Amino acid sequence: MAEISRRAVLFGVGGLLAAGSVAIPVIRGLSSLPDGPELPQPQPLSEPYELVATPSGYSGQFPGPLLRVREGDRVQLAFRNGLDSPTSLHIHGLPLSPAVDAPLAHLKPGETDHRDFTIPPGTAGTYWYHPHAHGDVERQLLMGLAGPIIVDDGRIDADDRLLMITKDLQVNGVARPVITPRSGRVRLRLINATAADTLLLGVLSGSSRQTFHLIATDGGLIENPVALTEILLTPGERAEILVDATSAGRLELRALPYSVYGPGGAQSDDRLLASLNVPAGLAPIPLPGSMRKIDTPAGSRTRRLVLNGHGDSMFTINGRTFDHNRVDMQVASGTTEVWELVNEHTMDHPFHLHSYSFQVVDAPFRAWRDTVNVPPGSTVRIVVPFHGPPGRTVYHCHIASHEDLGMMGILEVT
Ligand SMILES: [Cu+2]
Repeated sequence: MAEISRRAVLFGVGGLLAAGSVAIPVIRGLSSLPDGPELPQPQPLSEPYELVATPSGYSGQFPGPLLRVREGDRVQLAFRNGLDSPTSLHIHGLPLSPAVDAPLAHLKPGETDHRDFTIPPGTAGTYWYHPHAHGDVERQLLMGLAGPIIVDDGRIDADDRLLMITKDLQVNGVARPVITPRSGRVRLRLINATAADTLLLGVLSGSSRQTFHLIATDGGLIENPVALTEILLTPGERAEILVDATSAGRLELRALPYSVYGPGGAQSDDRLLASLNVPAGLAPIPLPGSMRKIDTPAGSRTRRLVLNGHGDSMFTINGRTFDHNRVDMQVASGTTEVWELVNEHTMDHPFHLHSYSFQVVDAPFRAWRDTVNVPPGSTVRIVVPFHGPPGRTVYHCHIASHEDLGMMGILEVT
């Protein structure tokens, strides 16, 4: 059990559980704040696809418009920089060619670029887009530049809701929204689009934690639903959970107290993110069975990446801060590697790799991911198949200020 728990914590999930619910006391915030409006859904983006970065969000919307597509769809997207400073558009999580993702291609004010890509097979899931202008990412995220992407699977029978969590823990741009379920099972597509908030999420009825089922991580569906009572979602990460809505009453999605400084460190407050106002009489919907098969490739070479920091002004990988003109790592296309992510610093660093999805070695279940938390003093091993197109891209900490202050490197797949 101790082994399972340790692995579960490293993988970013806790409370692996078979069924039922457990009563765990909840420390309430200082005041009970009122509920917000019914959960709004972002405006869908329609063809021809155009996005403009503006000081009030992408195309003036916060969160940005929803790009909803299917595997195999061709996406032609015009992106214009309507800011008065450089920006770039990162398509977070989709395994696209480095040339298409282009995180380092900064557009000057007024410039437009054109993306043309096909949604890869096996990627049905939840993604997002956001700026990647090195040194200015935190400021631009906090301006409200972030938007959702859904690659539909059409396979899960549930009331499908997108919850994009942004600055001040707003959900889809509002504080503490209410969801009124329309069927007996609700699918929450959770995106942590905050600049720096690591969220330990739970679903509560009163003070009782409810069991929910994880069905997808960053890279889409997992093999089978996994019963959990909490899940850690670092900046950048996504998780999709199924919540049972067959008992009338109030359920709360809460960010539970969590320390980014390891066990015993200062904890965040318990905060309400959204509530579910479950009406009586919704018919039960069975859980999905096997959702897909995920194979784990074997790595042929191991590398070590040491995450560290000095005060709150400098963050490093292997002792160096980011240099736009330096290639830190070269990998041969077609190979699979194991990366040892070693955190020698005093706080969590969520590690993110562009363009190439990975799996966490020794995780309690198989899942494709693009972001993984590395707790202080720990080592997390990931296995990365570099089977996509070659090119030059980046890996970095997804706490925006850490990335801005140097915790990023350049990877060249040749
Ligand atoms: Cu960091």
